[in-house]
Amino acid sequence: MPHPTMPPPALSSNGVPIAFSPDLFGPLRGSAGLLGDPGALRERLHADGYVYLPGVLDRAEVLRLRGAYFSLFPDGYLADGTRPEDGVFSGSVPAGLPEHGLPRHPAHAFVRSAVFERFMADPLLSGLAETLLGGSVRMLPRRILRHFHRGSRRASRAHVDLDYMNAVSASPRVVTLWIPVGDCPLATGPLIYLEGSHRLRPEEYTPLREVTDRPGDRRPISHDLELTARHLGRRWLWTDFRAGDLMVHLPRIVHASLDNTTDILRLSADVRFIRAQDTPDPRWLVPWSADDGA
Ligand SMILES: O=C(O)CCC(=O)C(=O)O
Repeated sequence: MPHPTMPPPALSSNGVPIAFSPDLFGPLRGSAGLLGDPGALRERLHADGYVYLPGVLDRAEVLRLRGAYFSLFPDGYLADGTRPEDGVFSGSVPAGLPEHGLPRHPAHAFVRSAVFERFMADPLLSGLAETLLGGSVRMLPRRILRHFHRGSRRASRAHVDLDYMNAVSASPRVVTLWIPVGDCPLATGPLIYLEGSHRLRPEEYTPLREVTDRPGDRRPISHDLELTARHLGRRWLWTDFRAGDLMVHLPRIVHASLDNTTDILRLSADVRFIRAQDTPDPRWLVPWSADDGA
């Protein structure tokens, strides 16, 4: 299991600071040792709400995917003298680059590309979902590529996936696989998980929705991660992710991400599986676009 490195002095999410203190942060538990024991892995997923699987993907393949994506950017976005695979931000966004994930932005084409499709077709991903969901599975075509650079003050607010997949007929039997596409230590804004929060009743975090930077959207729980942790009396679990690591989580666990304060571009993909015979939320049956409203 990778050893968490020294934390950076200042953390924030969506520009709101959060102290790096032992009452607010704790380590994710690694579960790669359970891969040969499907029952134990399923038990761990339901006990913790997530399984963290360091080093289970081919690191070179993950870095190739990173390189393929960043090679689609116009000159000036990546730092001079660096390779696309390094994904190092120059500090400026070329004029005319559309907002992340909109049509004509590289992420929009990339999630529709053969290279992305091939990566997602890795039987390791579907096999793991089968193990965890206990039967044959279906990958939902809405797969999100998330990319944050320093200074954007943009990160994922505290939320649960079910609030984004809550069509009346949709099955809640879902697992999400979150894949860091490149090394993603704490200062680059990784995903963090609120300890044991998959067991909370929604009424317990509903009051937090009143403190929001998105008054028109009831789905995020909060953009203030310190307030969230203190209100719910739980720590945010974290690690320094490396390319090749894989997270799986349940749709009821509260999670969020931190701001990227480095020049290393934060890139990740998330993909969801349901049981093959279950009914999906129809909004997840088409490729992702940042303006799809889902
Ligand atoms: O990568 C992120 O910042 C958010 C990902 C997420 O919320 C998910 O995979 O469910």
